[in-house]
Amino acid sequence: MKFFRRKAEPDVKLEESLEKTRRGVFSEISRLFDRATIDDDLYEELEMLLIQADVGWDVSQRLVEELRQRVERDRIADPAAAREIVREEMIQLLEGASRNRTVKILQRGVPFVIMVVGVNGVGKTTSIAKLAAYHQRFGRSVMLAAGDTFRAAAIDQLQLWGERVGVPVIAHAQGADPGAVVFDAMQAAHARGVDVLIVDTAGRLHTKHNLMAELSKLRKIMQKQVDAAPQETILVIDATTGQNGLVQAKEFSNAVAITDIMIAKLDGTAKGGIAFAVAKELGTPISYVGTGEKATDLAEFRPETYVDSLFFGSEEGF
Ligand SMILES: Nc1nc2c(ncn2[C@@H]2O[C@H](COP(=O)(O)OP(=O)(O)OP(=O)(O)O)[C@@H](O)[C@H]2O)c(=O)[nH]1
Ligand SMILES: [Mg+2]
Repeated sequence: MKFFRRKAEPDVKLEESLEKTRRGVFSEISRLFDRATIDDDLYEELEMLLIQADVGWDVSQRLVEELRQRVERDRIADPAAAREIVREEMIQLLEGASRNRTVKILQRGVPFVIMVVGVNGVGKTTSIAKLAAYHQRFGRSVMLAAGDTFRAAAIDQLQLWGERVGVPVIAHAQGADPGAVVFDAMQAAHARGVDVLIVDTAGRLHTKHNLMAELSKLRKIMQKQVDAAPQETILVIDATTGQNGLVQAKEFSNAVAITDIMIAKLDGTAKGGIAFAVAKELGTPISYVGTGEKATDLAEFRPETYVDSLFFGSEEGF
């Protein structure tokens, strides 16, 4: 069976979650082009707004520079056409990162293992519940592993989510060896013929060498049972932490082989440009976005839909 990404939620959901973002800096960006002519002020204001929107300094400069070049080259005078160019450039930038996406195959009888990593409090555990619900919608059986044994509350939280979405959770006591939890979960997943096993991990600071060592140990334990595991390693990034979160994510991705990115809490930011900075800086495909606190609040990430939601929202349709 092919493991491909299908639209799980109507776009309306992503659009609604981006309401705050759209009312924020992006509406200002869009309005910038409601002027009569393209002048230097436009470029300057655009760059400033992009930086404010968390797009990041490098990416903002690049977008503005490309706009300037195309306007000159194609002798564009209409600001609305310039806005269309910015839209295109943004989509292209996001699609550049998506090109690194690998096709994933779900094999019968072999658990598809997803390891979820990220800094403290970014939304890992909640995202796991969302991913469980997401895979269930494709008719896949799901199991969770409480690999964050650092805090008792973390185990309880995962168990609660397991009950809510109706999937079994393999957990040991607080302070137990996460490696033992993962070992048991791999065995249980095999024994019960589970399709997708999602492993929660501790979010203690990325700077801690021991966390990285722990994550690589978990990988080895998984690989003893399934060669290709973890078939997906998702780095969760908190959209509300802006450039700061990006720095942490970068350090994380230097230490662990990340296959996919999930941007959580996208509903909680008036900026939203973080996706562009992430795509450019990490070069890892953004696969999912978190759009709220419920298990159903997940959307697949699609560059064009994302950019259009930022700029236009529902009145323009999709
Ligand atoms: N609004 C909103 N809140 C979210 C989203 N994802 C997670 N949260 C909230 O963010 C907070 C932290 O989420 P957790 O899932 O516990 O984060 P974590 O990374 O597992 O945290 P640690 O285990 O402490 O490292 C919780 O209050 C969640 O409800 C989202 O997409 N939108
Ligand atoms: Mg957690």
